[in-house]
Amino acid sequence: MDVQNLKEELIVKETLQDLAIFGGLPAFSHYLHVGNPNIGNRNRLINRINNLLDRRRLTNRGPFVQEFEQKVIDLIGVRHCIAMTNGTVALEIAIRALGLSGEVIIPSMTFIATPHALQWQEITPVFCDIEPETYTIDPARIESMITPKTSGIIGVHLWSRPCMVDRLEQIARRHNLALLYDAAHAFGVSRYSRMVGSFGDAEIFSFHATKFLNSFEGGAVVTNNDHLAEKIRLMQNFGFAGKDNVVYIGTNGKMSEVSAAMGLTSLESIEEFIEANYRNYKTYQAELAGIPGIQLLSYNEGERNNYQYIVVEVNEALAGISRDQLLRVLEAENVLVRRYFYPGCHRMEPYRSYQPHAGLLLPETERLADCVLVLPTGTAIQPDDITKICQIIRLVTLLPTEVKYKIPCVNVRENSPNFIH
Ligand code: T4K
Repeated sequence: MDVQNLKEELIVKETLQDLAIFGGLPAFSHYLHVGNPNIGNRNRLINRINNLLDRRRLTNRGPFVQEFEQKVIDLIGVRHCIAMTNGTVALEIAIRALGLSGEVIIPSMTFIATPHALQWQEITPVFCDIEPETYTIDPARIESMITPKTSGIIGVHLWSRPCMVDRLEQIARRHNLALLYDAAHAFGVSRYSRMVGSFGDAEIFSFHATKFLNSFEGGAVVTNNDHLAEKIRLMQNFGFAGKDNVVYIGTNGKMSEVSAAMGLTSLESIEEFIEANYRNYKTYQAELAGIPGIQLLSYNEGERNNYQYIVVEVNEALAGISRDQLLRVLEAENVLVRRYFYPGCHRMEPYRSYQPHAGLLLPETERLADCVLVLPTGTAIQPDDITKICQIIRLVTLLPTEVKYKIPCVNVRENSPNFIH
């Protein structure tokens, strides 16, 4: 196929009737997902699975988990890694081991697991607004939220953009507060050339299927604090300090061998994942350039990034179309974009009922939650897919106002077809 034909093949939507929401054929015959897993080398994974079956060591810190922990330690440059069953349990155990109680200050612009890990232990999450540069917890607002009950701060490296770690460190020190990071999105990322995972008292990772590095389900706590690491390791194994000796209340937070096998296999492919994500990011950047009201969040290319999230803000006044209308248009084309993290944790239960006025202090969070859209990327998405997606976005923004009005903007399909292929 010559270049001209190739170009024509890519031009799929030119008129209003071409749009699936107005009766045209969907641009894609299969669903394009946000969070479609990156899969490493299948053969190596299968070899590892055979290996663990052969030796009948399936869990309880077997050799694959130990190898995985060591590889994470080497990559991050941190003293301890305790591999966990998932990121939420990693958060819960880290919170408990740090002795957090009373109130903990966190952003509302995060996945619901962050506040739930606190509330689950009857600790109150106090929602703080985000700052406009990184969309992470705003250090300028934290101090006014500290009360005698405050025991810690949890920063979230949202969409793999690190928090303002230096300022958070200063605040935590000044007020003698614990500092934990939810780094669920930020594996393989650096700030000031130092890897995320080595900041604060501890950080947690998620290795869920949808994450940059996945172990099917999985997570980890990483820390430079020897005492804390020891406590966390005991707590994740029911508090056992020996075969017949329990020293803490504990739970079961252990990563299984099969998860570690996937984690190790994924680790071997992270350069390939970064390459695909970076290529996709640059394609989106080029294709979305100049579309009014569509702003792609950028990465600081001077640091290490995983480029795992393609996040756009839809400015309705400039685009002439709302975020929710654009979502409807793209879903009709089988592009299953997501509104992470709409509506903001403070507007979900139980926090909405417990803290009905929290939103008054969260203007930036609410503004962002109402206009944000996360687009598909990862190794399953090709540049041609992105060109098509961006053409659709461009076409929609160019529609006459009276046509835009016809695009439904409410009742976003609750049962979006996430898993149908
Ligand atoms: N902190 C933060 C900041 C987090 O974002 C998360 C998790 C956590 C803590 C907790 O870590 P974990 O306990 O999960 O390790 C998804 C993930 O389940 C969740 O891990 C993630 N954050 C969150 C942002 O996204 P949902 O409810 O949106 O997932 P779901 O099932 O709708 O899947 C998302 C998309 O991914 C779908 O379009 C389909 C696609 N997908 C998903 C899976 C599981 C696939 O293509 N294949 C798959 O196997 O929460």
